[in-house]
Amino acid sequence: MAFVDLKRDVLVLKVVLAGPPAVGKTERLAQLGLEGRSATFGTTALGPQRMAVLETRAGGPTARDERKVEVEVYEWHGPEKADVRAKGLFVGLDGLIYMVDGREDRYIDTVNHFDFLVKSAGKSKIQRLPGLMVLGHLDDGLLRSSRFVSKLQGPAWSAPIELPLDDADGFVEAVRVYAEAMLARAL
Ligand SMILES: Nc1nc2c(ncn2[C@@H]2O[C@H](COP(=O)(O)OP(=O)(O)O)[C@@H](O)[C@H]2O)c(=O)[nH]1
Ligand SMILES: [Mg+2]
Repeated sequence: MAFVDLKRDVLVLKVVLAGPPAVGKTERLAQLGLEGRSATFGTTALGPQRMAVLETRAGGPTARDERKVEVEVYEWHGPEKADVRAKGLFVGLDGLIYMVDGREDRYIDTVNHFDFLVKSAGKSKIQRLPGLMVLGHLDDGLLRSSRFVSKLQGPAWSAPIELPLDDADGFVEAVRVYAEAMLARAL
């Protein structure tokens, strides 16, 4: 649920970034963090957890209605790592960025990881989220996101993003556009 930070007059959106191991989640998160800001938290027992905050603006009917928006993105590892945040991570969630792996030998992994996510977060929660699908390993994989769109059922997917890993600007822009889609639902 988007919430308003009254003190700073900022609308905050909470997003989980998920996907199978080594699909490029941390790389993409770092790109958001470079454009905005990032933080590492967590305990020594669990290892570092990462998040990034991307600032953007939401358009209103006139320039005066524009408001500041912050997209908080949290990486979720799934069964890879124990996670103290557990279900807390999914409370008040506004969106899901799911990375699919373009490598054929990771196809099953990509699908199973998504199923685990749906189970962990709760099917009804995932179903009401706008989702952004991002293709990882475009350079060394042959699968394209079209392969996954009908397979990964739950969220209402925006047009999938297929960009080379080094196109950070393109990815940041895609997340900004996605923020508009989340706001359209949240407000
Ligand atoms: N060739 C290639 N390597 C990638 C791509 N995305 C990530 N990697 C590499 O895969 C490894 C794991 O990436 P990381 O972002 O940590 O994956 P995560 O486990 O999903 O967080 C790193 O060495 C990345 O540089 C990609 O699109 N193409
Ligand atoms: Mg990672």
